[in-house]
Amino acid sequence: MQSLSPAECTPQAVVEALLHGPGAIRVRGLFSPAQVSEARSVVMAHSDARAQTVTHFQGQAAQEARLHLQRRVWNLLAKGEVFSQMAEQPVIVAAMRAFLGEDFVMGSIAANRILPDGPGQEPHIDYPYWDLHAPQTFPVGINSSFPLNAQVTIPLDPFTAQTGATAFVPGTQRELRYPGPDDRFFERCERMEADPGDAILFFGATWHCAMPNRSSMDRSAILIQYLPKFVKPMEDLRAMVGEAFVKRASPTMRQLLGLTYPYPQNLDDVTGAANTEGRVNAARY
Ligand SMILES: O=C(O)CCC(=O)C(=O)O
Repeated sequence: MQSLSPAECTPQAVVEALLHGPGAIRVRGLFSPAQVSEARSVVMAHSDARAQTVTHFQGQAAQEARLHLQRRVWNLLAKGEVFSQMAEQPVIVAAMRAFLGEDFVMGSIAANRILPDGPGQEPHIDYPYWDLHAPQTFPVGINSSFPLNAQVTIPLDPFTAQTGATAFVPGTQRELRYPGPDDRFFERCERMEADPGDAILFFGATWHCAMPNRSSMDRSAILIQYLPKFVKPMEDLRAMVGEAFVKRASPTMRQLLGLTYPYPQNLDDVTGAANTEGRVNAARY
């Protein structure tokens, strides 16, 4: 996987890697040791206290009663300022503007912790493509010539083959389909090896999955999902963060929460309404 310093990580380099290249790129040292340590202590505290929250692509672990060896922490924006800093990191925001359009939003920010001996996931692709194993539920002709998703993984522990660094098959984002048993995923995959505080940016249409943790240490990461303005977000972030958070949110955070894109709305209920869209004289409500 290509690895860049923050200064080298231009929006063009990210677009090229995610759309036309392997589908993933690593940015080294984007977050400080203090930010990693703060994020990690929040994640550990919340996941020690609560072993079972909603998770994904862990059907086999559920069958084997091993779900408690992987833990998700949701609603991170409400759990510490450091998670807003991660979501709004300028190198990431600039890349997302180029990749998903200037009005892009955030669909989810959560942690994935895999405990020692914890399970990996089923190879998959990410929201909103994550149920593309039922292709009849998607528009005819859907393809990945333009993206409906971008993911950022921020490791809080070393991501190595031993600890369960995310596996991915380079170039598969161009196929846009859900991987199946005949795709030999585990024979073909590479790993997203990285250090705490790095950021791995990838197009979630690239086949990937968390891998089993075969080490004696925890393996946690922050997973951020970004979407174009018109895709319905996966987490109801606006409702989850609450009024006080929204009141003090920066302009970038307001955009990430979807507050600057006014749809859907009750168009029958806008008082004093006039022309709201079009090139000429449009005033949105
Ligand atoms: O934690 C990881 O390595 C990847 C998680 C992932 O792909 C997911 O939950 O969709």
